[in-house]
Amino acid sequence: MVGGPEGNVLASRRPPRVALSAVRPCPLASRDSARHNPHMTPGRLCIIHVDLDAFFASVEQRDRPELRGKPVIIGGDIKSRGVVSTCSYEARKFGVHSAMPTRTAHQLCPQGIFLPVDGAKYQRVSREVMTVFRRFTPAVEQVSIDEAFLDVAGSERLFGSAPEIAARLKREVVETTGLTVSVGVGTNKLIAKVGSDLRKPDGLVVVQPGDEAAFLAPLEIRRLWGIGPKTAERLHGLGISTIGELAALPIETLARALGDHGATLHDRALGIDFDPVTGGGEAAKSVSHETTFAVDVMDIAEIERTLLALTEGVSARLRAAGIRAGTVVVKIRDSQFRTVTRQKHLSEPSDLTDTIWRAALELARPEVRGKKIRLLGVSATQLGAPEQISMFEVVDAKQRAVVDATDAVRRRFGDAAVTRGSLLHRGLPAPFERDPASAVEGRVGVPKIEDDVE
Ligand code: TTP
Ligand code: MG
Ligand code: MG
Repeated sequence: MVGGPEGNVLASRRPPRVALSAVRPCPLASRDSARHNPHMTPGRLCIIHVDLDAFFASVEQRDRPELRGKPVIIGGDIKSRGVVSTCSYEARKFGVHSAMPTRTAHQLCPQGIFLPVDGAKYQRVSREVMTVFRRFTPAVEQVSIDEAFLDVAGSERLFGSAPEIAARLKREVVETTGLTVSVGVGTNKLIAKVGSDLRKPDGLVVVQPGDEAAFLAPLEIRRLWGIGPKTAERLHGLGISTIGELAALPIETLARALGDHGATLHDRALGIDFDPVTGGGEAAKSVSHETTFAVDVMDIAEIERTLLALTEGVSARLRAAGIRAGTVVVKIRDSQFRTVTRQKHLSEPSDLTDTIWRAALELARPEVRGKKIRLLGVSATQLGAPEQISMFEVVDAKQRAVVDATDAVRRRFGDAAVTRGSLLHRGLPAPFERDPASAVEGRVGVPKIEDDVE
């Protein structure tokens, strides 16, 4: 049983051996969890989440020793209306943070060293770091420029237990790139992600199988995936401030307050998460999202909005991976189960929602007219190697700033947090991948969760 907030958290800066001494053998997978998702290995301590510390700023401090120990702020120009991409931990003491207007950052920290974003350099470093991760397992799912989930279930005979792998990985990232990472180790992605964020910078947090709910219990509700400011406000209104209090609330009360999202949050508050680590060594050849309607749809406007939601998911993943697509493919299945796919080459590779959506609409329109549609899918293929395409040019700076800000919200609060105006209050299916049968949010009629938009 866990006594206090830190009771079962094995957090250590250096040396991580402290954490390793307390590792217990993995229990067998629970049958109940296996029924939910046969592809994962529930109950095993094999999921690792890694996130670089103050990534862009740390790269600059690494490359320019005179910046070390100083408040370094990476972002747009102070004079224009730029925003802060990130800042060093020294600058965070002044209250500076990502997405803050650079001008505000300058007021808070006039002695800060302001530097522009060097996107191409950070992409290069990101690839080096991901290559280090792949030394330990082919199952690496990169989720943004500086973070990834690893499933090390198959690597233990070669490299030791998951916490041992985590400690070794931290060392090898420093040796290879000169940068520190924070790592969470747990039985699932939710726990690993919360863990990696808890002891930044240079943290290592191991949550033992069976300790998930107790690990989360003392933490602030905002640390949980899917709880943004508005959901937090509503929960505070119910007298809930910790994840443990949230888990103790009857599901019916939560569902009344938050709808279907309430039930999902209840599971998460208990540390339940069945999302498998995707990605298997080879570079992805395509990124796709698809959805099956609960009731076949003829309404063109609804079809278009759904294509937009799917495209948002696809393009956000492209941007997170720093790649662009040369070809857009739509998949359409009608009520008779006839499936067609149509594809279009883009004049220039893109990772932008608007460009990909326009192509998807053009492809889909002639195919959906007068039909009852059961399934829609959007894929991006012919993915361009990042070094062939610079990350920040091509699109005008304003459009890129909007895209980056949207991605930042998504990174922090999850996909559902960012919804275009035309999607709000429509009960549209959220885009999903993997297993349509189990993705409750993927069915029409389930309200989208837009209450986390700030
Ligand atoms: P994060 O991992 O969110 O932040 P970080 O690595 O700078 O700091 P932390 O130690 O808290 O992890 O994001 C990774 C990089 O992505 C970050 O260095 C810069 C970029 N980024 C933006 O450009 N804008 C944003 O709003 C955020 C959050 C990140
Ligand atoms: Mg980071
Ligand atoms: Mg990150």
